[in-house]
Amino acid sequence: MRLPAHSAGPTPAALTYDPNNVFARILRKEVPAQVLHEDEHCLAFRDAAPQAPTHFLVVPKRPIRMLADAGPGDAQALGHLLLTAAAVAKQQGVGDRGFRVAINNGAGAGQSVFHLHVHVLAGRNFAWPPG
Ligand code: TR5
Repeated sequence: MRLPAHSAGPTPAALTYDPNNVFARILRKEVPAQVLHEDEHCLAFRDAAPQAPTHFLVVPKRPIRMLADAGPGDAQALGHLLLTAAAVAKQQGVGDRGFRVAINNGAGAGQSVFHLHVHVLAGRNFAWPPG
């Protein structure tokens, strides 16, 4: 099932979702990934450059560039991402020990792949505030 897009009006060119970003290509199985979970709304797979002993990403199947582009119509999809992040953390055996969930929104916050994704990191201590 494909959830309906939330956007009603035209999208500024600078904010156009690139359907050939690497996560879109992973979702289409054009690029391999170490998949931990897949359902009709999202895919969870290991980060290729892990920053902790456990580091995986949860990405929605909807084409959303970044969190700030999401709208009210994405509420169910966003909630599902977080529930899936916790469920996969539990499946990976890190649910009880504590894990860090992070979303980088925009290049200034460190986002490098412009398809919304939730980072889940575990297996080491995490500083606060994050760097
Ligand atoms: O910097 P942001 O928040 O956008 O996070 C992007 C994350 O995607 C980084 O942690 C990268 O290590 C990760 N990444 C990048 C690629 C990639 C990946 N994880 C799994 N598989 C990947 N492939 C196949 N290609 C990438 N370019």
